[in-house]
Amino acid sequence: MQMALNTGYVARPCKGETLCGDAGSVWHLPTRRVLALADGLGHGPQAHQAAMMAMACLAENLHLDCAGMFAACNEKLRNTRGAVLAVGVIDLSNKLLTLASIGNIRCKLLTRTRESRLGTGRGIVGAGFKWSPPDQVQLTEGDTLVMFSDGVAEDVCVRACHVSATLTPQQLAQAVLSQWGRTDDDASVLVYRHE
Ligand SMILES: [Mn+2]
Repeated sequence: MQMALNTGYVARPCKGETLCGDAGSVWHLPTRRVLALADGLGHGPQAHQAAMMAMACLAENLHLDCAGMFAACNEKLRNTRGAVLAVGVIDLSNKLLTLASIGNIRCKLLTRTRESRLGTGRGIVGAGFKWSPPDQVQLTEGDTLVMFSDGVAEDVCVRACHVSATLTPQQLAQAVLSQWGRTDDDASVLVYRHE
């Protein structure tokens, strides 16, 4: 994937697999940025198929709000294994981040003073979920959103990693994966830094 300077993405398949069941994307639209990370259930080709289908479905529905995007993906993934999915939409006119997540993709927003978790909806995209309103946060310059699949340890010290050096988003994604990624599941990290 071609990444802009303020974004970073790394993914690696579970040990023994060649296809990764996690998939991430960033879309640069004139008025918004859209970031998404999906983890197809389990691993291997069928997990890969579900995650890729979620990205393809989002690509066709980038004009929708988060609720619309998740509804479209839920429909599209009905005949797949299903996936967990997180989507962040940044409105460039008002610098508002809207983040929705179904299942265990973790999303952490690092600001100068704190780290907060965003998007904690439950369910499986493709098999149904209970929708609740997405989180909304006003971004300021330098704020960093880190999204990662459960192939990365949940207690990841992203913040320590982030402040320890002036890492680029791509370097931060790589550092998180290499330090806290597990080899017994697909693992992926998507980073966005607001500029
Ligand atoms: Mn996983």
